Amino acid sequence: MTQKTLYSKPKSLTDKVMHYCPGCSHSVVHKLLAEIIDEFDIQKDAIFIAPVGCAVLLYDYIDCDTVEASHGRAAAVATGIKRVKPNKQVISYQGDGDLLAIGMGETLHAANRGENITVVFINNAIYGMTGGQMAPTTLVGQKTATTAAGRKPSNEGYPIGACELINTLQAPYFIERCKVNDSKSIIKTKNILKKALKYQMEDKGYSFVEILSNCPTNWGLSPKDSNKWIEDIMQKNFPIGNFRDNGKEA
Ligand SMILES: Cc1ncc(C[n+]2csc(CCOP(=O)(O)OP(=O)(O)O)c2C)c(N)n1
Ligand code: SF4
Ligand SMILES: [Mg+2]
Repeated sequence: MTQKTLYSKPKSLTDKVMHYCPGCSHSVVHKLLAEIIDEFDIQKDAIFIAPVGCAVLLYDYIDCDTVEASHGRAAAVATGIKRVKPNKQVISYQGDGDLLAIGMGETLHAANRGENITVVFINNAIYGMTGGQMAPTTLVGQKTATTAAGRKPSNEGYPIGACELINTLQAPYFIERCKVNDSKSIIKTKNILKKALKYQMEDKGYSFVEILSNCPTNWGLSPKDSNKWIEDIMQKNFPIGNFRDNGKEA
């Protein structure tokens, strides 16, 4: 009798061993995206925009056309590609340093124009790739390489809520914050990402999916404790849920 495997690798995920630290959310989200690409059968029609950040090598892991954007410019690059190739599904994948710090302008203006793209925002409350500096989403009191005594609003300002900010704009079609710190949440996040991509395929316009993610290495926590930190601390500051779904039936 052959043994049934519980999990089969998505066709769109390459065999390359990921360089991510053990337990890092980036690998989970990559896998979800690859599954969705397979399920929609759009491997040849999806174009990813890879960020500068820990996910800079995204194109090594997801076997789809990918363009590497310079730091923060992914939403502008995605805009150009989608406008030239409107029949392709354009997915911009970005971290919090990329999307909310250096790329804040590009992020807000693409959202404000209602570009028909899907933005996947990995909020891990830190600059992972460069060694754990403060990000716009670093929590008040959170210690980082650049806030050794913890983030102080009087010096560094308050954490920025990306969904809340984008929700002030008129054009976006879909905005949701979710998390990937346990299996139930991972399944939920997959459905949210799938919905966002489906809206792009239906030409509905701009979708933004923020995913509360971990960075065990720079948080100085084990993968297990980092997932608990998302549950106990991070989501209190960044409440998960849908902010806007213009496709929702009344
Ligand atoms: C123009 C420019 N400025 C700064 C950097 C250095 N840099 C590379 S990645 C990064 C931040 C990455 O953090 P984030 O976007 O949150 O991604 P993460 O690694 O946490 O997934 C910075 C500041 C750069 N590569 N280019
Ligand atoms: S540094 Fe952080 S975000 Fe980067 S791969 Fe490691 S755990 Fe993930
Ligand atoms: Mg980050």
